[in-house]
Amino acid sequence: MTERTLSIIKPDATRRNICGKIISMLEDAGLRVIAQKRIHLTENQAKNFYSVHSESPFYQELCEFMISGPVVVQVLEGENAINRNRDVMGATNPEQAAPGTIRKELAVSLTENSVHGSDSPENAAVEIAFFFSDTDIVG
Ligand code: IDP
Ligand code: MG
Repeated sequence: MTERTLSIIKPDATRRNICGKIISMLEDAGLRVIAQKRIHLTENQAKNFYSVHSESPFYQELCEFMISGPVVVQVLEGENAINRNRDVMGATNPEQAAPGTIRKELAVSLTENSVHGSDSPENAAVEIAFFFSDTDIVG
């Protein structure tokens, strides 16, 4: 089934100028970038985007990290795009991520783990709408 998912290239990756490398890995995994923009999140945007984690001990650190530099937000499309993206991203903790995944090969740490990906169809729809309107998504 063709799906769409929300991907974010996080500040540790934009800082190291490795967006192209990450996008190549996504493309090699069968995903297509159908909308994309480089933005600097406000504190409110970061807090709202990650509000599901507001009770987590790492929430503050995560939000500070996410506003520490620009990010690239993008909509990915492909067969089973949500799980496909999660697979190529690798485990949240790069030390536990499988070889060949983005986080294993490129991430800095558990917090600075280079990429975000939606984890369900419901969240993908909400997260895409958080950053993009229908007319932004050109295919
Ligand atoms: P995910 O990005 O793999 O879906 P989540 O559990 O949704 O992982 O956590 C969101 C983000 O919060 C992670 O990608 C990572 O940047 C950060 N994070 C998760 N767990 C921890 C932690 O235990 N300490 C610090 N940061 C964390
Ligand atoms: Mg998550």
